[in-house]
Amino acid sequence: MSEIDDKERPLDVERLRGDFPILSQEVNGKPLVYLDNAATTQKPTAVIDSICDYYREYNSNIHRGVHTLSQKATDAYERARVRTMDFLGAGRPEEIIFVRGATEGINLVSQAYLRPRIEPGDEIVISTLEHHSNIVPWQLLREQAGAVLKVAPVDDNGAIDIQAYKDLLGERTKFVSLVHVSNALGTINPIREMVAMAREKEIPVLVDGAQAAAHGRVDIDKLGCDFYTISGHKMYGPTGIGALYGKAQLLEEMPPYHGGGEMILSVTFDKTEYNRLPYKFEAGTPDIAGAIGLGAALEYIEEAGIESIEAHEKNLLDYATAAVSSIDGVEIIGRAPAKAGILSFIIDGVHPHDAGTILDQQGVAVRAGHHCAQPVLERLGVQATVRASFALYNTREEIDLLAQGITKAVEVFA
Ligand code: 7TS
Repeated sequence: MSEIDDKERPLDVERLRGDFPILSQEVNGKPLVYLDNAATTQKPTAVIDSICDYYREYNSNIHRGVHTLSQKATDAYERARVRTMDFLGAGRPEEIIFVRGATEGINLVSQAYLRPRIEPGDEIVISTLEHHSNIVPWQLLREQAGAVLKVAPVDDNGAIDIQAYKDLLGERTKFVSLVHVSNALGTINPIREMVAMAREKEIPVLVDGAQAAAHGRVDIDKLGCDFYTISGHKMYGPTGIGALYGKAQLLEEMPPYHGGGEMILSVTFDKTEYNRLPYKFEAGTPDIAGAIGLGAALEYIEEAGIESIEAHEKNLLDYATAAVSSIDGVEIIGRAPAKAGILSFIIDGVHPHDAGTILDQQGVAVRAGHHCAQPVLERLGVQATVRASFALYNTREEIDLLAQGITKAVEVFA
């Protein structure tokens, strides 16, 4: 299959692969083919070095010390915030809150923004495509405050039913929380349109960008959402760090999420005065190294070129879709017209976990299971899939190896 024209690849993938030391290893005696990028991406040397440099050269706590190292660490941490702001197209650094990841971003909004505002019977709109981390926090709110969860449906291809979504936005809708790109199917939601529909009715919107921000340009200013959340580890950055963008006015109105050091201006036993944004939401010593690593990752993506990455991954998706669907007994799950570089599939007579194990024996790393998105798989009539997900360093040759591995799985279970 490698003879398909590959000349228009805009990224210098071979050079970029050299930036990821982990990729040049063998797994089970075969060259590693890493196709589990929706779970977490690999980290380039620039990111690893930025973390090592911090610990080796200027490890210090931030915002507290008058000493030189502390100031250096504070500057690096705050530079990462500005870089995140620029990367997401946000307007003000104080609108970027460092969190542990998309999960924490969503929980922060559900508890600090919505919980104080929600009355029994008020509605929260999500979609069938959501990852569990954009379902369970709202279910907690249902238990805590009597909120009602409304779910926008998808069609048989896994594309959102936009009219049904629009019809759900009503008098009692207090909040909308939507995934930008589905981690289980790769569906790209028409998010600008969906945000606009809610904003027209003055309903605040959170967008879960965990699977979007490293794969295409996010422009929060144009998107017009109230909150947007990302995970650093899905963007070539470290685990344990992510960011929540929130409109300053809303963040100002919100009570703190966690109490502790750093989020206060003054404390007496009678009264505590909270710190200004964004520190009000960053209680305790944050993941300083993580934030610095995230900043380095975003710089890396910008240097590679997010539009080039998007084009490359689209090219890989098209190639993989053709290659995988041509194998007898394989069915692609999720065929929305707009998709990011995620390919979910099932193999007739082969359990996804068995397929994943056989692929692993061939050195091919994929994820098998429900991908923490059980409702959408159930909607499409499956319990689990095999999922291959692409990143900037993947190649068509790797997809050929994926296809060979699948053929092998089919043969083993024939
Ligand atoms: N939202 C989406 C769309 C996701 O794909 C994930 C993680 C999250 C939220 C949660 O991100 P976290 O960094 O806070 O865990 N998705 C996956 C996945 O598809 N495989 O492993 C994790």
